Amino acid sequence: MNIVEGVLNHSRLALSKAITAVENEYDEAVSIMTQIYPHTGNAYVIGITGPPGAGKSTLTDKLAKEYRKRGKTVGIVAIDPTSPYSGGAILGDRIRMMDLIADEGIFVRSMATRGSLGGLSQKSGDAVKLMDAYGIEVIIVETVGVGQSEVDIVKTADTTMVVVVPGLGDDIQAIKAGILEIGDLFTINKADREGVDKLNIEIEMMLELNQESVEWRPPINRTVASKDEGVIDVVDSIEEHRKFLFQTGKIEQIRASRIKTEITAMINDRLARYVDKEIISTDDFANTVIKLQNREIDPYSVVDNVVDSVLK
Ligand SMILES: Nc1nc2c(ncn2[C@@H]2O[C@H](COP(=O)(O)OP(=O)(O)OP(=O)(O)O)[C@@H](O)[C@H]2O)c(=O)[nH]1
Ligand SMILES: [Mg+2]
Repeated sequence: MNIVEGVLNHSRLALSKAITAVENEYDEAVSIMTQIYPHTGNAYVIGITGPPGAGKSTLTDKLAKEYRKRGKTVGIVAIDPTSPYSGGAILGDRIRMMDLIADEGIFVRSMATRGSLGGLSQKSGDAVKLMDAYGIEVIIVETVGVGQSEVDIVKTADTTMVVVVPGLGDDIQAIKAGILEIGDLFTINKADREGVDKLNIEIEMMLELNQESVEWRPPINRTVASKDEGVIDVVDSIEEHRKFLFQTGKIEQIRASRIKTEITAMINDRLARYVDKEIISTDDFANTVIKLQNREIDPYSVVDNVVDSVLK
């Protein structure tokens, strides 16, 4: 049985191998994804982001277990931030994996950023598709909201949840601009700490200012993920958002725009690689750079020439 047949026939080993192939850009990755694609589009994708250490992994665990109780199979794609922010994240993920691994209905996969964030959103998107084709019903993508690429990853989800915690000082301001706007729902985790009401008010005020969508008002839930408190309400809110998306037909818009974003990124990536290999890295171009340095030619003419030659 080859890898594709394996994935489609619910072999965990095949799924694992397929994700590894994608992650490491093995030669067979493109062929795997091409054959897998027609079998995707059935999973519901939940994106979870928030500041480092907010409890995203702990919460993801608990959400996964709650979905299992509700009879759903669950996949987790955790983007391991190898950034200086990460702290003990990787160890945490390992421990979690051991805890969840006994359940055949859960598939957990960590993906390391290894500094190459550019390709990461495509790789995590492919991992999601592989889990989807394998037959997993609910897929949670967890990533720390520290950079644009990480934010882009969760933005492609059907439902995006932003996890915040009280006590970060000037709470809302401390959370990276850009991640608050993408929340379909908010979870105040570590609600066992002080400052929960204040943070709740701040989020509400921000939502007031941001009132473009009157149809869906993002709910704000409170959890103590480490004690499994409030998790049922979060899953209920996610399910409500899902119903809203399907009833209004917005799910089709979201998924169409996801496809557009993905394909744009893939085209850009392919073009960038081509331009780098065939033009920028050539000896000929080194001469062009010298001419540019000597002001013998101008950058606009160079760009015109390069683009013309690529398009010909
Ligand atoms: N007091 C308290 N601690 C919590 C809660 N939820 C998680 N923690 C703890 O917070 C720490 C960080 O939790 P993680 O789940 O690893 O947080 P994360 O957001 O995934 O962290 P990164 O992936 O590194 O950004 C751990 O020590 C958890 O046990 C909570 O509700 N209350
Ligand atoms: Mg984490």
